[in-house]
Amino acid sequence: MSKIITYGTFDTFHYGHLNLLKRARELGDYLVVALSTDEFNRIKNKEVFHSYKQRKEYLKMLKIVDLIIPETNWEQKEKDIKDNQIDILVMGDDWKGKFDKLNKYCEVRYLPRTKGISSSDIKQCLLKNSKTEQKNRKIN
Ligand code: C2G
Repeated sequence: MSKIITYGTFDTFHYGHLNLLKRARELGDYLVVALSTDEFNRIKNKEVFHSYKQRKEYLKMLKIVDLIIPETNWEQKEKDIKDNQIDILVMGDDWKGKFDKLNKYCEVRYLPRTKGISSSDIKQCLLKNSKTEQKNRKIN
């Protein structure tokens, strides 16, 4: 059984995330997702729209995700790989090269990011819409 792991925030879950998880899962038989906690996102300076609980909830609904573990720090990957007998660590290629040192413990693969979609774009759009709504409410 070939076991895969990937890491991320997966905020405002979208097609780019799904595309990554699908391709990761196709590389093996079992997919572990290490989901960044709200506290770790603060360390990553990443503002999230959905809480860890909400993000975990939508990932749990995906049949291609076999296990979800919390990602609480940058240093846990080596232990995660050993504890879960991981064969391949998969990340989008915006992380290309960043985790190569882990290829002592497992294969490391970077897959092309899905173009034209990102959580930050979605959040900007949500923010813009809510500002417009507030303005319209004031006018009416
Ligand atoms: N991704 C993608 N295409 C997009 C957006 C994201 O392939 N359009 C991929 C990213 O490359 C990443 C995964 O989806 O592999 C999750 O993306 P994020 O939630 O943005 O993850 P990130 O904040 O980069 O966290 O320790 C690693 C970090 O926790 C990764």
